Amino acid sequence: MKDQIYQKVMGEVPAFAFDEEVTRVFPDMIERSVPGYQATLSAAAALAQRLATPHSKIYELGCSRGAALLAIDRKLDPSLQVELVGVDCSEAMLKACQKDLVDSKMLKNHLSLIQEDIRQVELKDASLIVLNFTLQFIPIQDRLDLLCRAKKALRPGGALLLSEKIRLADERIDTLCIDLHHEFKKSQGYSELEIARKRDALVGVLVPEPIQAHKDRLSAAGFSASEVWYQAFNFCSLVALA
Ligand code: GEK
Repeated sequence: MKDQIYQKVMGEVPAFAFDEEVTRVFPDMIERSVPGYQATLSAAAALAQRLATPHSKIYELGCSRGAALLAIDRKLDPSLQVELVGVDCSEAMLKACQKDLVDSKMLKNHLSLIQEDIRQVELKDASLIVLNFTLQFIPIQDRLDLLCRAKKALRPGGALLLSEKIRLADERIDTLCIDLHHEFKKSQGYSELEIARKRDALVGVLVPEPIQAHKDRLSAAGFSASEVWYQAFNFCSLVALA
């Protein structure tokens, strides 16, 4: 379904929420809003193929409708008996994920879906943890604790894939990249008004940070190394090693 949510908002724009309306249009919304989204899904799948160890778990924290889980499932060798675990606090998202993935019997591997806040959910015995554009919605003061728990949950040799909207360190380049991102959205069919309304809706809900803040936090959480492997304007993706 096409995302037309911000075509019809009148008056003050309400804060963005992962409710039923957003869930319905979510695949179209993220595809047309996040440059490089498909590249992050492919990277999640490639990392899973490379790092999965027998009987380990692969988590997607903030799994939405399960696009990353599906990409991983397609590449993963079922004989490894890895458990895919999708966690999301949005009831609407998790129901849609269940419908899209489980009921349609598309999966080769075992999948568990958990409706819980990722700040509380138990994490253990993981070969890969994916945070694909989700940490940005967690209050800044809670981000380190989540990454510490992710690090503790990873088996030796495991990794975290962290994709985020970012704030660029140089203010002028930040402004430039925000403009270029808006051009990207226009090229995807969003009007200037829709772009402006979505931006207003995300203020205080999606809080971007500079890449260095992410790298420092990953290091503070105990990850032995982290590098940006992808960047498009003010969106980037890092891989961090346990
Ligand atoms: C993808 N990874 O398609 N606990 C659990 N879930 C949360 C929390 C929280 N505290 N906060 C937000 N979420 C997906 C896309 S979308 C990114 C991820 C975006 C969930 C929220 O319900 C939503 O489903 C997801 O994180 C973020 O690769 O919309 O830009």
